[in-house]
Amino acid sequence: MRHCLFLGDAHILPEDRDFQARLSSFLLSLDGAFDHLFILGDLFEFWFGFAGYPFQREYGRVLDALRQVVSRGTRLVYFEGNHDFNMGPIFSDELQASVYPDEHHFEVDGRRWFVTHGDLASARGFRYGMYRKLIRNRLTYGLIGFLGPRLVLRVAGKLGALSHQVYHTPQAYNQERYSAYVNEQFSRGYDVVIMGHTHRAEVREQEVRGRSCLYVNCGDIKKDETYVTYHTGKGFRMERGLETKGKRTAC
Ligand SMILES: [Mn+2]
Repeated sequence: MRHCLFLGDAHILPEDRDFQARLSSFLLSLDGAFDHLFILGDLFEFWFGFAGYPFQREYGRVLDALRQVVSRGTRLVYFEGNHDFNMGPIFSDELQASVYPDEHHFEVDGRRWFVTHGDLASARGFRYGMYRKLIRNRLTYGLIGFLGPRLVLRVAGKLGALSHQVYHTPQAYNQERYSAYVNEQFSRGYDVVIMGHTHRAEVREQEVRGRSCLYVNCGDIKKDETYVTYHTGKGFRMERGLETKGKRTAC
């Protein structure tokens, strides 16, 4: 894990043809420069890993780009968001991605990374906590799988709208709750907290009891075109712009 790229929160809709093309060209232009591509959740406005359903019609352009990226030797690491979950066989088998539904820890260059989508911070609130438990459990997954893609995709827009209603609230985006959540990971001994979900890109150093800790958020790759890179020896860097590699500008 010497060269990593972190992106997320595009909330891609099937009709986002231009953005899908733009993101695909960007991903292809990376041309194996990164050994790991981290997707930090909510890449899609709705994803559920139905068995045997390829999502080619909805998200084909992006999936084909991911296939290319993986075939060039980049490893895909997917953190599920609150709009894309139970990633299923396309990600686990075909793309050989490491998929994490909640959080995961890595030790990289002697520092401990805590990585997650970020909605777990709001899951401590009662309303979102209940919603998350209701949606993300085996019984619901079984029911969604049973109903099948045709029916579920038709109501997915409504589910998405419900999720927006539940978590796009002042309480859910309560800054204090996020800061407390991030600080808690630092006090548990993690040096770097990496997440998305808030749609606010940031790379911020902060001192925690004499230790230098880092908060990293990749922001929204569709609206703001932000993402974050990590290179051994250089550290984390926030970047902006989906121009193909070589013409990118740092912000
Ligand atoms: Mn989210």
